[in-house]
Amino acid sequence: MQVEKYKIEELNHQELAEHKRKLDFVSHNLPGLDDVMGKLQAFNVAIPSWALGTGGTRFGRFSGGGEPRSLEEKIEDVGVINALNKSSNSISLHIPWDIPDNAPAIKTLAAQLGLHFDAVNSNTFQDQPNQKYSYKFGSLHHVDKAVRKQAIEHNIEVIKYGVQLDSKALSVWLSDGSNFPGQLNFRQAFQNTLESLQEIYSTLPDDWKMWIEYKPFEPNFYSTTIGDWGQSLLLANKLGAKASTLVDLGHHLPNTNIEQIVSLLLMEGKLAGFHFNDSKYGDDDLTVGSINPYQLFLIFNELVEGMDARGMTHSTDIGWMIDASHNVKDPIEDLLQSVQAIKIAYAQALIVDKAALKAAQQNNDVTLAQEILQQAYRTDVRPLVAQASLLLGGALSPVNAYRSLQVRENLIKERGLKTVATGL
Ligand code: RM4
Ligand code: MN
Ligand code: MN
Repeated sequence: MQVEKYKIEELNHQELAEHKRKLDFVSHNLPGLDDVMGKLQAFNVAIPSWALGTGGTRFGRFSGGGEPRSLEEKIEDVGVINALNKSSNSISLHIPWDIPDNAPAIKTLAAQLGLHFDAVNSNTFQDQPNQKYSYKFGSLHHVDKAVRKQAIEHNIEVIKYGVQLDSKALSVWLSDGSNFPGQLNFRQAFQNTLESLQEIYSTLPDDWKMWIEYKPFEPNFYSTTIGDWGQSLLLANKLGAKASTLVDLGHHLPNTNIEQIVSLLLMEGKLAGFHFNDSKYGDDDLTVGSINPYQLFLIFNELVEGMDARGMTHSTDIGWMIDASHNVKDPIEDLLQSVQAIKIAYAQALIVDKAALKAAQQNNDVTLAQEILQQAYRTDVRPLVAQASLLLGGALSPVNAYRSLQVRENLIKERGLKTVATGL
């Protein structure tokens, strides 16, 4: 299904007067307004192919209706999201959940919807039918060289699929770890992982990157071989300039200061990008901004400051991606909410009075520093985000538009009520 432009315009028209009032209010005397608007319009967040169906837990899965049954339908869904918010112009594929059998046709379909392909993700955390060796005890870190080789070859194959689609990065997340003390020799596991990654790295095309994701626990509950940003950064530094550290917000123990991690990775030129989500406890994969929007703002504050310090282009110099998988929400609504939350946090970070903050820091004026940050955080920037969408032909309120246009009802008519998308 495709969302027609004139229908979005009709809906926008109904909301326009109210929108203008709010926009005037927030824009009044806002320094650098044009710059903020330009940056908001340039900003896009990639949609993961595995988030378009209802996710499950290990206890069960409650599929929603009209879920995409194929890669083509997933791309169509991203097309719907992008038509509504004009900020989701790429899709990130997980192989082998979404193998592009006919890459040219897939590319054409995506291009027709104004989409391209973001990082490709390998999967050595599940055994596939007909696979020779099991990943029960890990993949790239495995004690058995034959298992490692199989996992290396899978990653190289994923790069090949990505090349056909013009992706530019391989994202590696390993579930490798151990469940019980004594199960693993940590040094050997790390060393094996490094050597495996080196083999994969050596096959990367010149203009490609390798993004190394870390996670402290789950599915292993005692140790994870790439468990935190230190271990990921160590690997990235040993591998070389094309390798860097990917930050998935849910992959931190509660209360971790993620904004500080982000700041230092940026300083080192080793921040690959993000998997955005939110969580209360761990890798809960909740809608971005649903639990701790202030933390999201603080992360964006570091991103804007740190990227500006290095002369980086916000929209393209690191990878922006959502990684979430839900049990109860309509996945498209969840993704629309997530992208909005990201853009709101970005807009708030853009309007921080950076010179004043710097001076406050210099003077150890702790109270003023907090006032400056919260002045930006408590500004209702939603009209700025809506205006950016409007200027690009998107909806003023993407979730409202999605509901008014009865997109899910139409997808159910097209695809049926009982559909199960590939993924978790
Ligand atoms: C992991 C990690 C990876 C994602 C898988 C599905 O927890 O976040 O990025 O590919 O889940
Ligand atoms: Mn992730
Ligand atoms: Mn995760």
